[in-house]
Amino acid sequence: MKRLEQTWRWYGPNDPVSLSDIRQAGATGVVTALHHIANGAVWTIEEIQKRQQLLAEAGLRWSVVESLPVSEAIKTQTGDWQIHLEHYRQSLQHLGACGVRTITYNFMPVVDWTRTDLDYPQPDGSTALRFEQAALAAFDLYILQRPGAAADYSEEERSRAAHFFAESTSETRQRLTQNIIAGLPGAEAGYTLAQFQAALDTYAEIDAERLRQHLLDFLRAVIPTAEAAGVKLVVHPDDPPFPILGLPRVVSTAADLQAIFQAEDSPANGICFCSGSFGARPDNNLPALVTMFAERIHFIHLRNTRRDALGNFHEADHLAGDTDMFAVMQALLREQQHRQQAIPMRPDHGHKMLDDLHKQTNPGYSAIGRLRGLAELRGLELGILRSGILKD
Ligand code: DNO
Repeated sequence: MKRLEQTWRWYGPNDPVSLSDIRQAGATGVVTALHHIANGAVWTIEEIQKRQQLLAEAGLRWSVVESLPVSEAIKTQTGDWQIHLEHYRQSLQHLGACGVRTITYNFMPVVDWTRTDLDYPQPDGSTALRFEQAALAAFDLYILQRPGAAADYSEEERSRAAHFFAESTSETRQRLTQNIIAGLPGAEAGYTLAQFQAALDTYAEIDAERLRQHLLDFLRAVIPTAEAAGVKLVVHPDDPPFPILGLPRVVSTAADLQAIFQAEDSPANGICFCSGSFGARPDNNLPALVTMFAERIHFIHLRNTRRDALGNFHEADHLAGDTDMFAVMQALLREQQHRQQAIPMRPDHGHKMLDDLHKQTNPGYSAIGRLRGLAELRGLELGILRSGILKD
C-alpha cells in the first residue's frame, strides 16, 4: 500500500525549529521557500541549489516550495506585473531544472492567512490560533476605520464589534493590529496601518469576478511554462475562505476550484488541499472535495478547525474539530494508491504546548504541536492502510 510523503514546513536558517528537529519528527521532506528573495524577483539556480544542499546535508529533500509568491502587481495587474510574470516563469524553469517539482502559491489579495488571536487558551493548557469575527470587525471599523466598512457588516455584527472594541485594552488592540497587518509567518508582506489602507485601496475597482479573471490570466501566462519545466503549481485556498476587509476571495469553494481547472485544464494546474482552510466553511464538504478534485491534489495540509454559530473558528487538535479527518485521510489515500509518486503531506499548524509554551515560536509552527499532529496523522494513515478498508 502506498503512503503519503511526510513533510514539514521550514522557514529557513532562522527558523527556531532545526532541520535535525524535523528529521527527528519523522519527516523526510521539507517544505520551504527562499524568503530572502523579494516578491516578483527571480529565484536563481544558484540560490535554489544552495538551499537544496543545506537540506541534503541534513538528510532531507526539498519536496515542495511554499510559496513562490504571486506579487500584488500580478494580482492587481498594475505596475511591473508583466515583468513579474516573466520572472515567475523563469523561477519555475529554474526550480524544474533543479528537480523541485511542486510549487505552492495563493491568490489572496493584500493579506495571506489571517487570525485575530494567536494564543487562544485550550482547556488542556495548550494554546491555539483563532479567528474571531467581532475582533476582525472591530479592527476594520474602529482601528483601521476603513471607508465604507460599515456596509460590509450586519447591525448585529457591528454591535458585537463595538462591544469587543469597548472591552479591549490598548494592548489587545495593538496585538490585534499586529496580527492582521504585520503578516503571520509565511506572509511575504507586512504593512503599517497607512500602507495597509493604501494596499486595500488598490482593490477598489477589483471585485471577485475581476480578481478571478486576473487569476485565470496568471494561470494562462505560467501554466505552459510549468508544463514544459515539469513542475506542478498548486493553489492554496483562501484562509479564512470568505471575503474579509472588503477584499474579494476566489479560491474558497468547490465552484471556485472548478472555474480554475476548467479554464486551464492541465495536470500542471493543481491544488494544495488544505483541510484547515476549506474546513472553516460549513458548506464545504471536505471528503467530497477530495474525491471531486482528487487528481488535482499535489500537496496536502492537514489541520482541523472548530467553528461556532457566529462564524468564529479556532484550530482544534488534528483529529478533533469539525472535519472528519478519518474520512479525509481515507479519500486521500484512495487517490494515493493510483499514483506513482507519494503526495507530500504536512501537519499544518499545531498548538503551542509543553516546551513550545516557553520558547519563541512562529505562530502555528511550533515544534511539539506539529510533532503531535504529524504523529497522529501518521498513525491514522497506517491504521487505514492496514485495515483493508481501501479495498472496498
Ligand atoms: C499558513 C499557510 C499559508 C500558505 C500560503 C500559500 O499557514 O498555509 O501561508 O503557505 O497561503 O501561498
